[in-house]
Order: sequence, then structure tokens, then C-alpha cells
Amino acid sequence: MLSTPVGAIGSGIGGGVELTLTNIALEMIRRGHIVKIVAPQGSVVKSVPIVEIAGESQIPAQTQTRAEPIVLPKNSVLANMWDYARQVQSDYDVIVNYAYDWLPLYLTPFFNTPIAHLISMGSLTDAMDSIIEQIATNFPQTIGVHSLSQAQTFTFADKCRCLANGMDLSIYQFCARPSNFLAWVGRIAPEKALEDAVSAAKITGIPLKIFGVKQNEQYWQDICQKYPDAPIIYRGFLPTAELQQELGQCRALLVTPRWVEAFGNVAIEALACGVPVIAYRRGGLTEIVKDGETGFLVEPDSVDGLVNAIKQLDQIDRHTCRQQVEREYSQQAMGDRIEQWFRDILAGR
Ligand code: HBI
Repeated sequence: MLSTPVGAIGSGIGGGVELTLTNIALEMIRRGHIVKIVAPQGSVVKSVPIVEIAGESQIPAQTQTRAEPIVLPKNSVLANMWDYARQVQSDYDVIVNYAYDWLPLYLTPFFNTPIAHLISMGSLTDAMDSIIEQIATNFPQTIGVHSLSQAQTFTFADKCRCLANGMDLSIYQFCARPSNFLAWVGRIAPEKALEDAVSAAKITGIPLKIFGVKQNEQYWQDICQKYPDAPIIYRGFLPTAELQQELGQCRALLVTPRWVEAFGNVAIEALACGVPVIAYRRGGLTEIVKDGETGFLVEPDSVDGLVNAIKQLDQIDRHTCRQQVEREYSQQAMGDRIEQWFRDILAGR
């Protein structure tokens, strides 16, 4: 399993992919498979063997324009990770790629061992779209995505395999009676539109707890200057065990993506704690939040929509939130989907 080259696992820079890779690795080991993770130097994943690879990080794809050419820094960690994979490929049945990058996709035909690509974001650049389409066409079933809406950002949605996502729910404690807080969780960057959640907190007067890496410091400063008296509490990037403990105490999680969120791990984490999700009707979240049952889907980019939904939170039964993730997004449910994916790829060979 080759991780994202944008940062070490555990740094938070890899966003949801870090959690997704770790959860799948642990679940495959639980099912008796032998798993090795290949990741940038400094990566830490408890109880999974890791090969750490040195080299320069890849530029985050979401900061690039559509026409951006493929760029590999000298001594690229991505290139080094895939040279390692080339050398050891015959020891494995399947290689799983978690990077949203051109190189692993381009290398697929050069490998003897089949490669399963878990594409973690929607369409971002022309170069990525065309190489993903090429592999989706020539290596059927090998392009995995997290949601139908993510697949639909590509012209070849029908060639994508929808896997949803899943996580170890045992580390998420259900909280029946919350305190008077709202929550926002994610990489603090423009595409995640934290400012809308801050604005809703200011209007409702309900304090907003903010969790996540300040990936864009200037963006954070701009929000603090624009909303100096908003009731916000920055809690930093917490390990999952601590995050879920505080998240569970909140009345709702606000998810305010400006872009098509491929899935919405944070929404699953909140629901697992019994926390309703109020999200823009955009991207993978529309396939997770059951409007009026486990939260609310509101008009994208509408702060008023967020505020109105916050006022209706008493309608939501927090037990329903936990029950939904147990049914659809447990480690076991995801493990079944992943194992079947690998089997179909091997059968297709
Ligand atoms: N950018 N180039 C590149 N490669 C990745 O693997 C990558 C990225 N940006 C964001 C990212 N991965 C993850 O944080 C999201 O897919 C969750």
C-alpha cells in the first residue's frame, strides 16, 4: 500500500487519505492478509509494517490549475516510493496506490503485479483526468473512488468502482447529551470554506470548535480578521481518540466544502459519535447525510441555510446517526467492499 507523497502519515497533510489507508491496512491484516505500507520518511502507523522512503514531497494537486503540467521535484519521494514498489512487486498479489498523482497511474502497464488505484479526490487537472481515464479503460475495475458524486466529476464515471469508505467505529464513543458547541473538522484551507462555519457560529451565537491542520496560515489569519468577535475555539490537529471525545460533545458538525468533497470522512466520524451533520448539498456528503434523519443537507455556500438547519437540530435523534454508520461505514463493511474489489481485479487479469 503506497501512501500519498504530500506528507508523512500522521502529519495531517495527507488529509483523509492517511485515515483511509490506515483503516484498510488494519482491516486487511485482521482478515489474515500480509500488508506492508510504503510511505514518506517520518510516517507512523501503529501495528502495520512500514517502509519509509526519503525524498521531496509532491505539490498538493488541489493547489494546481487544470492545465498544470506534471511536475516531479528532484529526488521525488513519489518516484522513490514507486521504484521501491517495482523492486519488490513480485512479493505481493496486489499493489494499492493511494496517491492522487500521475506517476503511479502512468507506471501501471510497466508493472507485472496488478495495481489498484484508490482515487481520493474528484477531477482537478487535465493531466490527471486523462491518465486516470486511460488506466480505467485499459485496466477495468482498477480505479476505485469513494462516492458516485466524486466519480461524476470525471467523464468516465461509469468506469469507476465506488467503494464508499469506512472506519474502526470502536474508537468513536456515542454521546447522547452534547454541550452547546458546534464543530468543524478538516484541513484549514480555502477549498474547505471554514469562513462559512465561522459566520454561522457568529449569527447563532453557538461557539464553534475548530479541529484540523492550519494548512493555509494566511487563510486562517484572514478569517480571524474578518470575524474578530466570532465565538470560535481552535483545538488544533488532534489524534482520532482525542478528536472523537471532543467532537462527540458537539450539537452538530458543520461541513462546508467549496469543492466536490470526494467522500467526507469527518462526517462519518461525527455520526459515529451521534453528532448530526449539517452539510452543503455537494459531493460525497449528499450520499452520506440522510436529510432530516442524520442531519441536514443545505443549499451550497448558503450561510443562512446552515443557520436554519442549526435551528432544527432538535429534530434529529442522535442514536439514528450512530446506527447509520454501523450499518454502512464500519471497518467490516468497508473491508468487504475492498476485498471484493481486489478479488475482481485479480479475476479480471
Ligand atoms: N496531492 N499531489 C497530490 N497527491 C496526493 O496524494 C494528494 C494531494 N492532495 C491532497 C491529498 N492527496 C489528500 O489530502 C486528499 O486526497 C484527501
